[in-house]
Amino acid sequence: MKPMNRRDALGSLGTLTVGGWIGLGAQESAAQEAHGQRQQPEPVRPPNAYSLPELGYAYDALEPHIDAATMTLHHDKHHAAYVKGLNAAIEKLAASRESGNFDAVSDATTALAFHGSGHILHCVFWKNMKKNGGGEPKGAVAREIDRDFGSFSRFQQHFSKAAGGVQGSGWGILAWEPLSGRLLVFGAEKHQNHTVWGCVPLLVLDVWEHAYYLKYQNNRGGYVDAFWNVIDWGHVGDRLDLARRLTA
Ligand code: MN3
Repeated sequence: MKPMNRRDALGSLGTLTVGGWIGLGAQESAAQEAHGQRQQPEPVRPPNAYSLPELGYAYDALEPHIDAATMTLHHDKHHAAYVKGLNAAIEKLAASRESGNFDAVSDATTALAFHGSGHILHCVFWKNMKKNGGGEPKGAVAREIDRDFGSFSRFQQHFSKAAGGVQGSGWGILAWEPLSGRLLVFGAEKHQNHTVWGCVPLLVLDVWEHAYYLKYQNNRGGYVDAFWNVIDWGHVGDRLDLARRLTA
């Protein structure tokens, strides 16, 4: 694995909101300027900078818990649409600045939050799962869960209830809250609502109907229960470690 710089790490980490990610970048720039380290402005970033990542495993790797047909549609069509929407929003905002006509800014800003948050959460979601996953976490994740939720069993019930209870489309999210250094569970609506700024998602579960309806139909609870069999706790641990170091 190639070494990761701070910007790469933040990008892969994905704070809970797009705004939070941008905020960290701005702080970094301000700190550099304050120390006289910023020699020249960075080149303008191309607007179509986001791309669909590889799934990292076969579409049927998570069978029988999550079926291959769902994974194929979910990754190749749904996630791809968020990437396209995110790039389009950024292009519209860039075009507004270029032309001086800012009529599209309001809609494009809404689209930026929706598609940007959708893209980031799906990137985390794919990596949170693996073939023959499941079980219980070890090491720092286990310790932090015990400290903030009482036990793994209580956390599991709490997370399942939050994910299962999302009204409409959304996500169950276990996140690191850097201000107090604790774990929090959210039930995000759509991709970007009902969250706390600056939190870093560690473990996320997509509960949009497109994530489970082919196999589970209206049984969201059955899908949430099955998720515990495919979690890659090693990846969750890597994210916790990175989040603590980058937000210390
Ligand atoms: Mn989805």
